[in-house]
Amino acid sequence: MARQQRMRVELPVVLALGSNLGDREATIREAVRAIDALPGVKVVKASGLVETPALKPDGVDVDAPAYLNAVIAVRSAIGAAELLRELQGIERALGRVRGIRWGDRTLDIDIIAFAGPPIDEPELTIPHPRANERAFVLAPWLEIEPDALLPGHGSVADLLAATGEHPDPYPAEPLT
Ligand code: A4P
Ligand code: MG
Repeated sequence: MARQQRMRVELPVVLALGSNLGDREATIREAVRAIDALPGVKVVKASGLVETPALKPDGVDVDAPAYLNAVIAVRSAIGAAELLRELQGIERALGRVRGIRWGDRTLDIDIIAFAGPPIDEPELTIPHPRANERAFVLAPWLEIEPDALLPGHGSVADLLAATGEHPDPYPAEPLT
């Protein structure tokens, strides 16, 4: 009996990772591995790390531990809502405790962009509503996708220039 072939559509997705507690680099490295190990998900490219002061709802907090951030391009055969659940599982597995909004954390994984129409639900907003103004997302994204566009906002290069910020590269071995 012929085995039925299943079509697998893999959509491009951009994810941002951030950490400002514990061994930040090791946590982000482990998260990239865990994302690549998710069924139906593969990491295509990973940026270098950048280090920036913590952004809190009231502005930059230089007294809080600084963040390492990175952006990865992935291909996903699973939908956005299911991917978010899987990413939250990885956050938990790597020590994330949810408390104060924008509070210090071992790991945050945000879905920045997902191929297809925008999503605007309480649990999931895509594109990510604050990515357009965050140099710590835009700079690593530009590094791996120089022609990237943030739907509804324009080119990542222009958005980064508009922030006037230049996040510090953080020396580390490549994430992939
Ligand atoms: N959610 C909605 N849309 C998305 C999306 N596109 N990706 C919901 C991921 N999650 C999304 O997130 C709260 C809820 O957002 C989730 O339950 C999910 O259903 P959270 O991770 O529990 O909490 P949070 O991260 O504190 O809140 P929020 O508002 O997502 O914060 P951000 O925008 O992620 O900002 N400073 C520096 N230097 N570097 C950073 O990476 N990150 C933050 C967090 C603040 N300051 C920072 C950094
Ligand atoms: Mg988040």
